[in-house]
Amino acid sequence: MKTRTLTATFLASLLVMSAFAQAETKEEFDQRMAWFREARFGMFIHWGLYSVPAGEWKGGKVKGLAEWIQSGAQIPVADYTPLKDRFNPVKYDADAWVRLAKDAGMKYIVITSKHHDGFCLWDSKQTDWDIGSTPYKKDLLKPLADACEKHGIKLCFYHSIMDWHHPDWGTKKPWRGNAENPAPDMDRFTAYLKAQLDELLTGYGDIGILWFDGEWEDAWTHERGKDLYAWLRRKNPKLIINNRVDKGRKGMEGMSKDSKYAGDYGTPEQQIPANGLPGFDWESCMTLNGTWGFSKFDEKWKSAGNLLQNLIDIASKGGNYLLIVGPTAEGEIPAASIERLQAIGAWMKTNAESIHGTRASPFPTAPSWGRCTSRKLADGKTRLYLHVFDWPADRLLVVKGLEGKTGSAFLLADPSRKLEVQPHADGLRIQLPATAPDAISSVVVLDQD
Ligand code: FHN
Repeated sequence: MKTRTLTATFLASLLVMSAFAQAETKEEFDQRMAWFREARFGMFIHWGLYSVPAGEWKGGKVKGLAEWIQSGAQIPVADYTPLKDRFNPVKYDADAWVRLAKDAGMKYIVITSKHHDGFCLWDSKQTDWDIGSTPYKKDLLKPLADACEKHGIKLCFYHSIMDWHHPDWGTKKPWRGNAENPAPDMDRFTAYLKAQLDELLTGYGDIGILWFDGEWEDAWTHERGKDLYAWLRRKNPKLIINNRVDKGRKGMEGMSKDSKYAGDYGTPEQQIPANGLPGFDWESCMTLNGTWGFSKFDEKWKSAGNLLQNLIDIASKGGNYLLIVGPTAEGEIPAASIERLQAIGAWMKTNAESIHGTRASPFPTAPSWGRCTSRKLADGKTRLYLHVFDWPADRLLVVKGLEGKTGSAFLLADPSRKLEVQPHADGLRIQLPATAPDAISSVVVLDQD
């Protein structure tokens, strides 16, 4: 009987899934993804109880990611739970966070509604393992939703499927909340997961993305992933859902093994694909230092130049850059993060046109001097944004792939200054001024004839 029931359920979910998948045309998918493709740049926020120990436990530095401290230090739930009594982010200023993102040129924010430890940043009706049980008590997501609405930034939620606190999460580890539960019930867990997602999708305005993570343990299956994707798409047809809702992700490379797996875009982590991935949407999520949640020990801050060239490299390959901030338990974004985001913002003030709404480079490989992004102009012509990292000493910029071609060019930093363009057998040449407008990346705009 059981087998027959399961088969019937499985077939029913397949029918729903295929009907749902067939319901969306390529044009409708492109329309749904349009804001994501235009955005190119987002802020990732990892914030929760792990921000309290910030990488330290019982006086010692814990190896591994700061937000993984419960695993890294094998902290039993009974010893981890009291952290909620120390989480009181009285310095939290959601409006300041959103303005920091906006000024950096970021168009969306993805915040951890729930990370692997299961703790919820909003006062969920489904559990007391949430902000309502802390000295702070107040919902942390609502002020962010209000600020995002005010500043025109898309609000998105990172939501971990894996849950180290919930007794019904089916993959058991001795230090986890489910260790005592002899018969974890994943149907009951999935109902809990959906009930919380319903709260997130109905309580905070127009949510752009559900950014799933923690899908890799055996407790979560391909069937559950497909079912959750179809359920979400029915609930909110405009919602974008990453590929970590299902089991198809090829590890940290982030792309899906094949189209049978659910998810709207690939999620490379701490890496940038070597080349563009034509026909696929993807987003590289990366840290500013070495960890996602705040760590008092991690001072391996990447330079603003490195971060900016990552953004340009990713955009030149047709992807999005999701860059982390890990606020402290008091609710402050580290100064080192703010400095770097402000430096990126200063560059974006002049050059955002070469990132937002652009498409990948039309060339098969990156030029030796930098990167290229592109956009279609109203007249159908292609505008190229030549991001020059290494300003040529001879002031001659050679654009391979445009042999014999010509066009008009100017510096994005000074559009009034037309640059001389010469056709040439070994590549279109542009005569540059002696000094680069920007030390990290100077943008030359080329409109081909
Ligand atoms: O385990 C998580 C990790 O804590 C962090 O959230 C990253 C960011 O995407 N994802 C997982 C590691 O792949």
